[in-house]
Amino acid sequence: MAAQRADGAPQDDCLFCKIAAGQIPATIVRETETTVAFRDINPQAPTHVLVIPKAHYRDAAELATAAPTLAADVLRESQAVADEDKLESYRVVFNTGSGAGQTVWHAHAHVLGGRGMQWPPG
Ligand code: DGP
Repeated sequence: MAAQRADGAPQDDCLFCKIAAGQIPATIVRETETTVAFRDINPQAPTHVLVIPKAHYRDAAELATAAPTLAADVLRESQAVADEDKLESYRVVFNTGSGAGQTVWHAHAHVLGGRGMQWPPG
């Protein structure tokens, strides 16, 4: 059977779909028609904001394939978060797959800044 094409429909068991719908509280810093940006519950830097599409895609790869315009919205909003926090340097991370540290299966960009950073990341 062919794999079902991701259509962005909200998932009942998805934490970030619930945050996007306002069913679970979060410290929201920006919202557009298609995206929400909110502070990470376990911040790894002075600025640590998650930017999500309101529609559900399981990771950045699926988002980019199924909804490239929406993927661009997420990137644009990541820049807007950095601008709001007046970050000259910042990092945008999409953990994709459990081996890379992804724990929430709804595409999200981590926007991190406000401290010095090392390369390569751990
Ligand atoms: P990742 O490991 O890349 O899937 O990132 C998931 C992030 O989501 C992680 O940094 C912690 C954050 N997170 C998990 N649960 C919640 C929550 O209920 N509220 C908020 N604001 N962030 C959460």
